[in-house]
Amino acid sequence: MLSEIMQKKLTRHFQFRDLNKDGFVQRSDWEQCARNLAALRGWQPDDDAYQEMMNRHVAMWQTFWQPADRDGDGKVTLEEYLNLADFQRRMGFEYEMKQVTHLFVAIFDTIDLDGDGQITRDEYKLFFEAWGIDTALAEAAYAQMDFNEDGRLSRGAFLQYGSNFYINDEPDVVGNYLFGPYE
Ligand SMILES: [Ca+2]
Ligand SMILES: [Ca+2]
Ligand SMILES: [Ca+2]
Repeated sequence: MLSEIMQKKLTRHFQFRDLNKDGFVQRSDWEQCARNLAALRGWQPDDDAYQEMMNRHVAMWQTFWQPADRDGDGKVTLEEYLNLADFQRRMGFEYEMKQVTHLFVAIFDTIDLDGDGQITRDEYKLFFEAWGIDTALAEAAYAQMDFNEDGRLSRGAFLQYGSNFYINDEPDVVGNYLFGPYE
């Protein structure tokens, strides 16, 4: 059984990914996000960067969201998403940690647009903007995560925050706000 705080955080993540706000996360949300990013960066559909970003987003859907679609209708409901998270938790810490690492490596690669192994403040803002989320929330989240204020967030640090988000049941952990406030 997921704790109350975990349910709230995962609900926040679900709402973040439901780009068109129809109450489901589906492949089209991920494709639209990739198109938004391309538009924000000025990439054309035949650019390699565009194709790579689209592929990464579709892979995110296929790897991490589609498995939650138990009834196979192409839409993940909040309930389906929470059920998958609950299942992963019941598989034990080691299994869950592996899943979470895999997940946040993939998320990192969708945010680190220039692929230099660091997430800058601007990349984090673009991440929120592409999902249709207020960039002021990205600023706030980033300011907490970048505690030495050098404007860079390494892969290792991001994975740490990701595991806080997905595994830690404590309130007031920095990683809890990765996707903005959850209550
Ligand atoms: Ca949706
Ligand atoms: Ca479904
Ligand atoms: Ca970067």
